[in-house]
Amino acid sequence: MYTLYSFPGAGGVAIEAALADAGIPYRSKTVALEEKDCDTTEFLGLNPRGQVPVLVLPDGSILTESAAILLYLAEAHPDAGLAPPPGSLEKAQVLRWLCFFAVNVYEGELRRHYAHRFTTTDDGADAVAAAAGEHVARQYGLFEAELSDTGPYFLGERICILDYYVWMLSYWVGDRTWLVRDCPKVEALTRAVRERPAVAALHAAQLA
Ligand SMILES: N[C@@H](CCC(=O)N[C@@H](CS)C(=O)NCC(=O)O)C(=O)O
Repeated sequence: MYTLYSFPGAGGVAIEAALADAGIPYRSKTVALEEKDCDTTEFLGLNPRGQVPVLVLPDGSILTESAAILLYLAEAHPDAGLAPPPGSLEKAQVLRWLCFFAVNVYEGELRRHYAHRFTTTDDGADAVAAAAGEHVARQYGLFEAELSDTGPYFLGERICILDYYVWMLSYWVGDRTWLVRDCPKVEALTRAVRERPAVAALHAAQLA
């Protein structure tokens, strides 16, 4: 069975949603990374970067990087329909936007959330966070322009790993007023994910 290490509201929730929705058995373990002075020695053995999510595979292999974990699950469980077939043009577009969100939006959110790590001056964090927030908002605008009018998901009626990723990330922006106003297709996508029976409880517990 898979073991997913994360903490509430962190990057593991997209993976947990994909696993739960696809009916793939897993157990989840909460890591107390955000608690001051917590002893993460055991966890650092799994991921020396000290970050979640981490997925431990049934044979004990360790996977880190949220986008890679989602891609792995889609390929390891082809019957679950978590992504289009390898080599298809649809898969290429899912890969493209998954990388786009991992590199631009997830990393932008990290700059916003951990702004003090991205400056060498005592008073630089607020400016880093503000610039990161603007950067993230611009990325959603680019994705909005790419979405079809049919929806609700990136591929239309069929959900895929990218949708879970965008749902999770979109709830990290904090005040979603601008997202609802400027990116209605992204908002509809994230609402469709949120309302799925297997996702609703995760949403309420970790992102609401
Ligand atoms: N590139 C990594 C980023 C993982 C990451 O930064 N996770 C955050 C939570 S969302 C974390 O573990 N933060 C704790 C820390 O950096 O101290 C991924 O996509 O999995």
